[in-house]
Amino acid sequence: MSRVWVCGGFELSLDRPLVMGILNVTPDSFSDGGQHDDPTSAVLWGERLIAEGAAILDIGGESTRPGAEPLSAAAELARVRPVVGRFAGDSVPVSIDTRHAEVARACVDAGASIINDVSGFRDRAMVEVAASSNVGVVVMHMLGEPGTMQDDPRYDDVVREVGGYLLAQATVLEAAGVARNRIAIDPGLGFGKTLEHNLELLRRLPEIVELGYPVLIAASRKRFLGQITGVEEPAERLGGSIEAALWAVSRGAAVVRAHDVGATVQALAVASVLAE
Ligand code: HH2
Repeated sequence: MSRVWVCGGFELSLDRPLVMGILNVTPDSFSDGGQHDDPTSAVLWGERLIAEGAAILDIGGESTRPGAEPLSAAAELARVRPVVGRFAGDSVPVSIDTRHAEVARACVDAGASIINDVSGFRDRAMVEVAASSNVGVVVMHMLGEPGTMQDDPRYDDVVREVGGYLLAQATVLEAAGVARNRIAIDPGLGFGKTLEHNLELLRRLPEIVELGYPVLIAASRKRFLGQITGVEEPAERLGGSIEAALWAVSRGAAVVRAHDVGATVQALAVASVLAE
């Protein structure tokens, strides 16, 4: 039986892996800050990501890189709302990448079909925004807060603890009325995790997949790829990003979040034919 991820008016088939294209409307994101921080260049970039095969457009207005300055909800909304409005009603669902319930609410009203909350729906107000709409949700695990999350993160068993948290948060959402087929989970690579924690999560990804929700993996350009390869410049971490995406999909990930959409789509197409 085919599985789907229900996101507002979209029913995304999970028979093939989906690429979520990253559109950061920020001046300070770790890998592409400042490249698309005015609405005109953000829209051009989003159009390009769709043309390259993005199945979802993930629009974010606040950088969550370690040590980033928090942003007010009003300032975040001013950045993202025009871009969300432009792509709402296009051929692919718009995902709003935010930790703020107010921003999520306004973007859902402007036509977003997915709420991608890196704080994992800890805020009751965010759960209520999800429950009072029909959008899809991404529940991500983050240890602590962006400002301090990389200060000596510790786990006894990172995979069990992250998996347990994701299951608990998915249960909270379901209890509030969010249908199970609207929920995807994400172990949150780099969010309160050392290199070893990230590797353990990727190596034991099937344990997260077994929880029964579609799994999203976002390794693209992340620092741990630089730690492995010695490549300092995030935009030059394409090879590592592609391998992490292929690895994740071959171990059951349903969605990969990527900056380099065309190259990721191409790699997944070849992997899929080889696996036939
Ligand atoms: N990582 C980032 C942002 N959003 N969403 C999910 N679901 N999972 C992730 O791992 C994730 C995410 C950070 O990456 P990026 O958007 O490239 O950078 P920044 O936070 O600096 O804008």
